[in-house]
Amino acid sequence: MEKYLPITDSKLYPIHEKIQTETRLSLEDGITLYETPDITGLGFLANIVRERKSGNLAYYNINQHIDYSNVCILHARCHFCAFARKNIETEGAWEMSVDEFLDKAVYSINNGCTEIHSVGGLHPKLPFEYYLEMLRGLKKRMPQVHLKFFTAVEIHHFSRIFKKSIKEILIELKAAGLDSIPGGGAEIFAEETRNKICPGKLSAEGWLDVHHQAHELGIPTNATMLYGHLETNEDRVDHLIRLREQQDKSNGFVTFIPLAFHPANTRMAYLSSTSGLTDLRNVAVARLMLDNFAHIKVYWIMTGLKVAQVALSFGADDIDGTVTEEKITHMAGASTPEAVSVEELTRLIREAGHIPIERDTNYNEIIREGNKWYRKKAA
Ligand code: V47
Repeated sequence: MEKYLPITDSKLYPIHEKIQTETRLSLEDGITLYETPDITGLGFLANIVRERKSGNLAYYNINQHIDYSNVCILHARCHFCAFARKNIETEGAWEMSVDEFLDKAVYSINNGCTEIHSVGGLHPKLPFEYYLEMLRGLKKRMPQVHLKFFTAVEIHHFSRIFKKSIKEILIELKAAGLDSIPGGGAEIFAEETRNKICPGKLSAEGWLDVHHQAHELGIPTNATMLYGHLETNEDRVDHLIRLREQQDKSNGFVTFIPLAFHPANTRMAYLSSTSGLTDLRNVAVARLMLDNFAHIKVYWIMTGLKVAQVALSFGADDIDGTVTEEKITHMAGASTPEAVSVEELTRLIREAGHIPIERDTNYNEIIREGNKWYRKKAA
């Protein structure tokens, strides 16, 4: 019996051919994927690549986000941000002491968390020692836990205010315990749109350079793209291709995470939230364009758990983690919970037809025995 091909848009046939022969997709292919009305055909294509890379496994992790401060010198510049505050006197501003930060992290680590994800605004006054102490303090108390700290934009800021090169900053952070860098701050690389949504912020070239230098020093990093604001489909494909080119050069990106813009309490509050189909499309196109990325993560905090579950059949092989205490999206009106249980994540993954695997930040499987856990090295 001949097999039915679930594609209705004939423009997707040549792309299907390329995927079968593992041929790299072009900018034009990317635009076709963003424009096709055939969303199930798009999902079918993305799922081919997802299965080729991850089989029927879907990953999650037990992590905690701790945003040490939201004071930010760019508070008036990033039009998409509801998180930043001008200074500590401004309503809604906070600044944790190192001890407060360590207490919070240690509490979650004692409850089984394997990764601390910590970012903040571009603080004008905190000394470099503050950031080093956060890392050192945690590594000393909990050496097993992975520390994913500071976006490329923060690292560039440290370089500027502490008058050290990016390389020197990275070397010192690594020596203090930094294990990897999260993907934030990428926003959208296309200059014209970037200048509209975050004028004066670190450029695309600057963001990519920090990641390049981190990769050269053996520090793995993640990559993101903020979509659902003023960007065009061309901007989105351009962003993905620039990440793909960077990965060809330095091969240190671990995962890609598309981030759905949340407009509430921002200067772009006049825009609508993204739809479920836009979220799925961004996951699927990323899976297809980023042929040199091993993983695509759907960040349920931004898409909601329901869309995240469906995204596991649209190219994503990772649903992120328990998260706990997310602030950036919730201050911009996210209606998702601030944390989710492992039982709920694994139930959603199983129901989607995949095998849930608890992972660490670098996709090593986590094995738990009572209160203890260890890493099984990735094959
Ligand atoms: O850089 C800010 C984005 C990012 C809004 O690396 C917003 O594992 C939506 O990068 N609506 C921070 N997005 C989050 C981030 C991240 C999240 C999860 C995992 C990882 C990882 C990284 O959030 C910012 C910015 O691009 N953002 N404001 C908003 N209103």
